[in-house]
Amino acid sequence: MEKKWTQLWLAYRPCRESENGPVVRYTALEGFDLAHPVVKNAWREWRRGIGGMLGITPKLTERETLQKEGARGGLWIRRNEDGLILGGYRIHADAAGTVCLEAGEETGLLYGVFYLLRCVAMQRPLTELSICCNPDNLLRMTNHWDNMDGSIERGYSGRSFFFEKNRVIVNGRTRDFARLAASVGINGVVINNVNVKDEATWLITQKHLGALAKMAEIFAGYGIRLFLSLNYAAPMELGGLDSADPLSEEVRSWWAERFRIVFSAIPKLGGFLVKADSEGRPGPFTYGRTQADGANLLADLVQPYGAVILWRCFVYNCTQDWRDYKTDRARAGYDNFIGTDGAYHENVILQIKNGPMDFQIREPVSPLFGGLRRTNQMLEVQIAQEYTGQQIDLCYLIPLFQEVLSFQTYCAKQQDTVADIVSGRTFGEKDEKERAARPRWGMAAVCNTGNEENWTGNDLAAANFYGFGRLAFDTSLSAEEIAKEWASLTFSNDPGTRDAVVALLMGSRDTYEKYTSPLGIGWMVTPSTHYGPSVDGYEYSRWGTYHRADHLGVGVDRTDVGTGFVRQYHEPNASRYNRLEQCPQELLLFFHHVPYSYVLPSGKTLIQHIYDSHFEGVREVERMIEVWESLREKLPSKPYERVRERFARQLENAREWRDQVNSYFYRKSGIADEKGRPVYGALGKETGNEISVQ
Ligand code: GCV
Repeated sequence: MEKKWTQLWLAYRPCRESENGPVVRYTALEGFDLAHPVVKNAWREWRRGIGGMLGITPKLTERETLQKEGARGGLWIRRNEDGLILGGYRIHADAAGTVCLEAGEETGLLYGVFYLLRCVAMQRPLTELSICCNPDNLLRMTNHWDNMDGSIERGYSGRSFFFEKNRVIVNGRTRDFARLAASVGINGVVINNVNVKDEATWLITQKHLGALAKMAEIFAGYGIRLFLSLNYAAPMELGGLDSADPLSEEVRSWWAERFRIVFSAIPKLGGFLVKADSEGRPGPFTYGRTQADGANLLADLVQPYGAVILWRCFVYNCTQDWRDYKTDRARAGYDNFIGTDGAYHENVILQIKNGPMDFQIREPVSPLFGGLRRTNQMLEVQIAQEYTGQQIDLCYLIPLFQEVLSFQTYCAKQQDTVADIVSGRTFGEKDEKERAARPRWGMAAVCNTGNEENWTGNDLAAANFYGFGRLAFDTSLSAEEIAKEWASLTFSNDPGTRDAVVALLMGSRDTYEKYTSPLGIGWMVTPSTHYGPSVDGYEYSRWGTYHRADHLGVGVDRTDVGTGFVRQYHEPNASRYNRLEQCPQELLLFFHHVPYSYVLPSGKTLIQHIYDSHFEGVREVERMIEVWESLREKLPSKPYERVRERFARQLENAREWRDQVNSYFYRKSGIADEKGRPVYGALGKETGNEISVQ
């Protein structure tokens, strides 16, 4: 029995007809075949959306009769490649009120239809549109860390809807997921966890290929390519070989035969994502080979099938000794990959996490962006809120992603931001059409969905899924614009309600940052679960994630005289990060070990900043709850109650963070909060210098 689920922003709630009525009654289709699966789905979606929102059933007609039939125009969909790349579309209206949607191929048409549906839902008159949208990123992917037993690594919204009891699931939810993903421009989905173990190793065998082929067909109907994560040691675990050495002929033949089987069953498979030599996963380093040797072996063999290898750069030593002050996990990505820049074959794409550590609420941008100049690259972000509140705490991540995208790397005289690099504008083929012909650049998000009724556990976390897709397609969109769209489509067009939801989303990342770890130091989370505070939880562990606090100060010295990590950046970033006085305040403790008495650019001492921001963070959560409660009458009761329950847990979490972090630093430093608020010292609650044992 399939569980019921919501349609999120594709709910198509009834709305006023407005001026759009005449346009949506008749559609003419020119140069596209309605039998093509993507066109068929676009047409199906259009009818479903318009039917749901306006109670009208759009009809197909000929272009010549469009105006006559439609009285005041209609929708004219036509094929036109001029100025449009893969996925691009153009919409404009003529004086007679006919709205023209142009696309060079089917996915552009589909995205254009979703754009029009958004406009109808937001009551924007279609006849006023004049836009041309080509995607900034050619690959726009979600990565699902779903395991075949149905669990999800770092999943916070129930269980997998791709797998159950070691089998692949294909059902109505598969199609609805594809609709949701395509509606925001996602065109690639990796369905299984990058940690490929147990049954997942067998995904590339006959056992599962039939079901995967069905899934790939459904996805293809929405312009999405299916991808799989691969176990690098499959030649040993499946093939019984005694090595997975990328330079072994035997290993090469084994993979060649495996790929022949896989691609003959799923010709539409986009390729494979590989986590190698990372956190215990096997990889080429085991055999003294480079990451390029490992990636190229697979890439050459999937090349005849038009597929690619997405190779992750999350390679670091996870058995570090905390006593070792020279080894720096932040350096690892760059150190492990920079030497092989230019050695990767043309269908390898390196997938790089946004920061050098691991999806913390604040990190600098990975120096691999701007460091690698001759290698295809993708940006990996995480909308599964592993370290950012686990879909209990509200944390709208689009502002963070925008910061990353707009970061200037200084790797070139122009077009040197991360957005430029990952779109291929900086180092890819100069001609946009050529680049689009072989998509090798883009963005991926570790996804936050599961089989819960509302897909993302916290209803407000769906804004991250929506926002990631929209931003990956169009990196010039602002986080606020995206939030507005999402809130209108999901909840209401009423400006008061919509703006209140938008304000909650927009403030949430800063709030989360305030009550968790200070000024870019990161971590301080409960080991393993990664939810809630444990200031020293990772301090003496093997994971390389230290804050180095003592009685005088806190932070990691990554300067020239410290671990030297700053040198991985181009100038002037390297010097800016290197100098204490020039280092951006929000990253101070990432780059420097700073005394508690140090006066920050804000004019506060470090210790006072820690106290203030933590008290502020909790107050902000209290205010968020008030805002949410003021919306009770305006919102449907189920999501309202679900979110309210999560806000209550967030407040508890925020208080715990505040009190543990503040008390920890009070105990280390012996410096009292100058505002005399409750901080917990050795003997109990301490207010200023007076000790009052509770
Ligand atoms: C899938 C972090 C997470 C792991 C994850 C890993 C990765 O370490 O905690 O759950 O593994 O990142 O990105 O590979």
